[in-house]
Amino acid sequence: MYQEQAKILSEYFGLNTSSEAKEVTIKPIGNGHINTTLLLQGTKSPVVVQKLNTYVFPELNELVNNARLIERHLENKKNSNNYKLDIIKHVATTEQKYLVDINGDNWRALEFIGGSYSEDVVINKQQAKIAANAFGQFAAALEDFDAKKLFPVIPDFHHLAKRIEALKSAVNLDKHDRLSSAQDQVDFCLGQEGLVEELELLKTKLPLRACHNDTKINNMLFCSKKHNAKAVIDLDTCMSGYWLFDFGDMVRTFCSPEEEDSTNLDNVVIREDIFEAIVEGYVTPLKNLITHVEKQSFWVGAKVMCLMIGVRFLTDYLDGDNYFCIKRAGHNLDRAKNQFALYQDLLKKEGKLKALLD
Ligand code: ADP
Ligand code: GN1
Ligand code: MG
Repeated sequence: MYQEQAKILSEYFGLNTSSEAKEVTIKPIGNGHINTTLLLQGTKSPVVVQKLNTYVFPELNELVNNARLIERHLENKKNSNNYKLDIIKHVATTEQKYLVDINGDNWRALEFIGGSYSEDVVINKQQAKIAANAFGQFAAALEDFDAKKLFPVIPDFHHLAKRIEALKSAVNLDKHDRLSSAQDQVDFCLGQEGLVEELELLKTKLPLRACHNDTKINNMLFCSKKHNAKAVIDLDTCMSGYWLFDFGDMVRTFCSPEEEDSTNLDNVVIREDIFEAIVEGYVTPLKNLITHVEKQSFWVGAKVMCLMIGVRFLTDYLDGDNYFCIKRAGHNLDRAKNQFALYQDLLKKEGKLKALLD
């Protein structure tokens, strides 16, 4: 699969020296839900190539521009010893372009970070602390980056009220006759609308930051040898926002011992030791930057992200699975059920977890 595109891409990105045989291999890597991510190898260094999802990201030039602004900012930090992690850089074509059109599909290339791996489920609290610390270092490095420079590639990305409105529209349309199979989940979501007001009130007290906005565990690379943090990746949704969302998305994706689409719901719980490790790991690099209200807001961030991603999975299920890549029928509904189970366990443990934030 993609052998034809591999040849064309290797030409564009100059992956073979002209004197050598033009052998190229291409294979899928990772488990992202949005883009098609492949490793392309020729005779020169391998690169990651991605077929970008234009349903999700209609403004590709802006997407690449955002990520490259951040690359450059991090590089300056790294040169002055203020950022230690590797930086995922876009690779230019031989004609200095960053996007390539092959039969209407849009591709880009990123430097491959070798000797690394990503995780879909956090193994233990040490690993959680390492990953949270890396996201904290990333946030700290962006502290003096002007968030207004980032184009809103997905407007209102973490706007809970609008996400619930989108769910209501999908329910009203019920285009694919799926509502009856998801009525319990819809009712559950609509019973949680109180969280919208809590979030909106909090937002008025918080500084706007340049955020990653997708701090899930597989958007971070670990070193294969030392198992320390290697790089924060997937900068596609870097936009202005609030740190509570980045904290919340870590809680959502680090704390459960089950994968995000697991149907073993009895096991979908918040591991308290992992929650504690996230707080420690994330807050340490931010300790001189974070405000008191910001740290207190993290509890709401955890609730909002678990609920909101569940709402998004459920909406996509009712809409006909246009947004998230699925591997089976009902995949998005399974994901939504999983996220709501996690959200409910989070609420159950409120007392203990909030104490960990104090
Ligand atoms: P998506 O937007 O679809 O989530 P990502 O950019 O997160 O795509 O990439 C998906 C996966 O591919 C990552 O979780 C990681 O495992 C792998 N990956 C992406 N970029 C790199 C890279 N530069 N080096 C090594 N692995 C990468
Ligand atoms: C998507 O791209 P990926 O797989 O890292 C999504 C996130 C969701 C996540 C749920 C651009 O992240 O917002 O939280 O799936 N990214 C986009 O797993 O919508
Ligand atoms: Mg990703």
